[in-house]
Formats: sequence, C-alpha cells, structure tokens
Amino acid sequence: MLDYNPSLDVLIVGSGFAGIYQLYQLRKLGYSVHIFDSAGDTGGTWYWNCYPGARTDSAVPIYGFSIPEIWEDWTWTERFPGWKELRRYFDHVDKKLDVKKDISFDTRVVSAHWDSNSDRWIVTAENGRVARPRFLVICTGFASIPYVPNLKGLDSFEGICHHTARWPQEDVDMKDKRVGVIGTGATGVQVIQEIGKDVKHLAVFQRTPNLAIAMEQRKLSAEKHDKMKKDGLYSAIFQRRLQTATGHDRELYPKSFLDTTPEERRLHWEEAWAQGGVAFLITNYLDAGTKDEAIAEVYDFWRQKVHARVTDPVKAELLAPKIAPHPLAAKRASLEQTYYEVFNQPNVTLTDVSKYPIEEINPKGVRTADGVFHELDILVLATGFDITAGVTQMDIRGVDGTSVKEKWAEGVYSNLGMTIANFPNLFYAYGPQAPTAFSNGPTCIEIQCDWITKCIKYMMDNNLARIEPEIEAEKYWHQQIWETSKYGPWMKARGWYNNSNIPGKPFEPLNYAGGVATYAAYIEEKARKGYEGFIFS
Ligand code: N01
Repeated sequence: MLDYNPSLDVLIVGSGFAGIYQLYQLRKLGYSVHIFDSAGDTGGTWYWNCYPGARTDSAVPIYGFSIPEIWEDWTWTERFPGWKELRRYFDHVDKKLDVKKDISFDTRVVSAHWDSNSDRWIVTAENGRVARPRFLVICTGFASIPYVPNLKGLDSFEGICHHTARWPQEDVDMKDKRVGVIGTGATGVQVIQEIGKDVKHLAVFQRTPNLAIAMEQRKLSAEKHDKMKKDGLYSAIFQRRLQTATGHDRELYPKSFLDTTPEERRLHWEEAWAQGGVAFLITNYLDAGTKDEAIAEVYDFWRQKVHARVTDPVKAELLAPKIAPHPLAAKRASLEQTYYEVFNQPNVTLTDVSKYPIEEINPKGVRTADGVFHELDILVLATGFDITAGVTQMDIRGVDGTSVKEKWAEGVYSNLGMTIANFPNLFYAYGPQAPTAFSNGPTCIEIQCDWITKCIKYMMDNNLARIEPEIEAEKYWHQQIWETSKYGPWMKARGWYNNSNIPGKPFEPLNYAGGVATYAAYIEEKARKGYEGFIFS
C-alpha cells in the first residue's frame, strides 16, 4: 500500500477542466493538493472522448479557462475546436500552470471512506495508492461513465467494438470498413459526419432523431483574437459569462412567442440559425419550449432545414419526421456540420430501431427486426453516459458507513449540487443538481470550484475540522431542482437530462434550471451568511 503524503490537505479526483482549475486555485492559497486521475494524461472528457469527430459544442474562447496566464498566449484555430486541439490546449495549460507535477495518472480511485477519528478521507486507488486528505473534491463531471445498453449478443461480436468515451488513444482505422453506429446523440452525430466520407459502408441505428442545429464552424483569425485580447474583449467575455443564464456571453431572448408575428419569427430564427451553435436556442423566444404552438412552429422551421438537405424522402422523414419526437430544447443541442448530407451517400443506411429494434448482435454483425442483417467490421457505441455514476462510480462512504450510491438509489440528494449530507468535507463539481449541462461547462466549473476554494479557506482560517450540509438544506435544494424544472421541455423526452436514458434509474431532473447567474448569486449568499444550511464541527 503506497501512502501519499499523510498530511495532504486536498485530494481531487480528475484532471479535466474542473480538476485543474480546482488544483490551481487551492495551490495558490498554499495548501497541499494532489490529483488522482484514471486517465493517462490531463483533459478529462478530452482525454477519453478521442473518437473521430469529437469537438466542443460551445464556441471558444467562451469554452475555456478564464485564467489570463492561460489565454494571453494561447491561440485557438477553430470556433468549435476538435479534441486534438483541446489536448494541445491542456498541454499549454500545464506549461503555464505546472499542474502535472501534482497529478498521479493511471490512478483510478475505487473508494473513499470517511474516518471520524482523524477527520480525514481514506481514498484508495485501484493501483493500491492511498491518500488521506482532509478534503476530497470530486471533479469527474457528468460524462465520466459510459452507458452500454444491454444488447443481446453484444459480447459475441468478433469485429472491433468500442464505446465512444473509451475510444483507443491510438485510434481505429475505419477506411474502407463496414461500420455500424448505435446512437444518434451529440456523439453519434459527430462520429457519423466524420467517418461517413471514409468508410465502405455505414449503418446508422437511430432510435430517436436528433434535432441537430447548424454548427457554422469557421477558422479563427489569430490577429483578430490578439486584438480582442489587447482591447479587453477576452476579459469582458469571461466576466460576462458569469452574468447570464447559460454561462455563455449572451442573455436569453426576453420576448414571448405570443407577442410576435409569423414574419418576425421567421426572420428572427433565420438570423439566429445563420449564427450557428447554441445561439439558435439561447435567442429563441422564452416560451418556445413550453407553448405547444411555439414548439410546433419552431420544429417545423427546423424540419424544413433538414428536408432541404436530404435527397431521399424516406431518410428525410426518418431524420426529421412530421410529428416532432420531442420539443426542440428537450435535449441538449447537438451541433452538426455535414451530418444530413452523409445520408445522401449511397453507402449509408439508416435503420429506425424504435420501429425495428436490434434483435441480436452476433459475431459478424447486427440483426434488426426488419429482417435485415448488417454485416460489420466495426461497431461504434455512441450510447451516452450514466450521469450520476460520475460520483457513484467510487465507493464513497460517509459518517454512518452508507455510500453515496445507496443514498442516491431513489434520487439524488445534495446541497447546492456540490455537497452531500453525511459526507463531511466532500465536494463535487460539474455533477448532478447544478447548472452543469444547462451551461457552458467551464463557466459552471469555475463558479463551483471558486466556491469550494473559498469554503475550504474559510475552514482553514477558522480551524474548522468538518463541514456537511443539513438534511433540511438538502431537501430544500431537491425541491428547487424539481421546481425550476417543472415546466422544462427536458422533462418531456427520454434522455440524460432526466436520468431516463438508463433503464431502471429514477426519473428526475439532474440539472439546476434556474440559470448560472442565479445559481452563482445563491451559493454566494449562502457563503456570505456564514455557510447557511451547513453544519461545522
Ligand atoms: O449521449 P446521448 P451522447 N438502442 O445520451 C441511443 C456531451 N458530450 O454521448 O435518444 C438504441 O445524448 C440514444 O437513443 P434515444 C454532450 O453535451 C460532450 O451523444 O435514447 N439506441 C441516443 O441516440 C452530449 O449532449 C462531448 O432514443 C440507444 C444515444 O444512444 C452529452 O455528452 C463529447 C440505446 C445516446 O445519446 C451526451 O451525448 C461527447 C439502445 N438500447 C458528449 N440506448 C464533448 O464535448 C441509447 N441509445 C467532448
């Protein structure tokens, strides 16, 4: 057993955006901090999601660290950078902040048990390493544990088969191969549009059409961005991120659908669509996801865009059916570049597995209920993530020996989407019950990690050994999560926004829907009031 620094102040799990930001902020205050990460390098989601076509769905520089030392001499080349550029970015971050010296890679945390005698966590990794920090900060995010559906015969497939979030670092040669892709979420869309041009045959298995939005990718001018930095625009953008509902640089459109004419709406949507990215959703009418007539009209606008690009009317109808599968904003927007054109290629088939389910997978391929056998060399599982498992993947046991997994079996309970009653000195960032998936990731992460830093400093300064939330505060936060999601369109679709992507999981909203700025103000107020809703001992 390899014990790591018995007087460690803070152990962080994960070295993606959250872990690195947390490390940097705590280290600046002089605390001893270390990261355990199961990955072989930094990057978190960008380490694991190295599948073909993986790229951001928030535009840069909004998607990035706000730390000036990092952005001052970093130049993004694309508006929505791909995973390779993100990897280079994380290397740059290491050069600037010297983070790797405090990270143990290939170190998967399997358990964390609270020790009341020492008021420390005993954290054990698969490779035998142990740490006993005063504070444990889980920065594994929401997309840490891949979900693989229980498909009959999947294990018998003799070709190459990978979940996209466990894609081999050395990549897979798809050229001239027969490839099947199960899942058409954001990941499936990215894979399909990337590999469609190279493979011999592509069989797409779609259960729910993706209401994907135009990305409008473009190259960025280094000169223009240098000038933006000099003129203070980068600073303004990072500050502005904190003031909006989604953690981007613009506020939700204040108008109601009902107060507009069809012509005004058409022109407004065309303009928003042309901008690409989440602008189309952010600047949509406030009630566009809740009023039936608004849902229908904006869906029709979107559907026409798709039908104009797909030549085969049968495929067009499968991709964008007359009856909307769910409101446009019910799932996180997927951004596409050439997704729909891929289906015009003669080597691409599209099977509606909601109508013709996958009956079995055998050593040679996939059989669907329409009687078709899809012979395959490679099978790609773009089937998403078990969101709450980001935290519950580790056997975390608190004061009374109960685990987080047991506690969350019937639903998530946390205070402020960062702390859990019965688990002292435990924090998590970018997980359930925070603005997480309803926000630009780095914005949410920085807000939460700043709060955690401040809380730890408060305890250190005041010689406080333990903090944990009151049960009543947790109950209140749970109510807030439901209350803010009550009318949310995301409650109307199967998906990871409400935990229903995984059979058997409790149906519940997993994000705080009150907006990033409101969340930031609320948690700040709790801190200002001496951490109202928390017990210190
Ligand atoms: O996962 P998803 P994702 N049979 O859960 C289908 C973020 N992200 O990885 O819709 C057949 O959205 C399922 O079908 P249905 C990004 O924010 C970020 O695509 O449930 N199909 C769906 O089509 C994104 O929004 C990055 O009917 C089955 C798909 O699998 C989020 O993560 C990279 C099935 C799953 O879609 C998740 O997107 C990747 C079955 N039994 C993701 N089970 C980066 O930024 C599931 N499906 C790097």
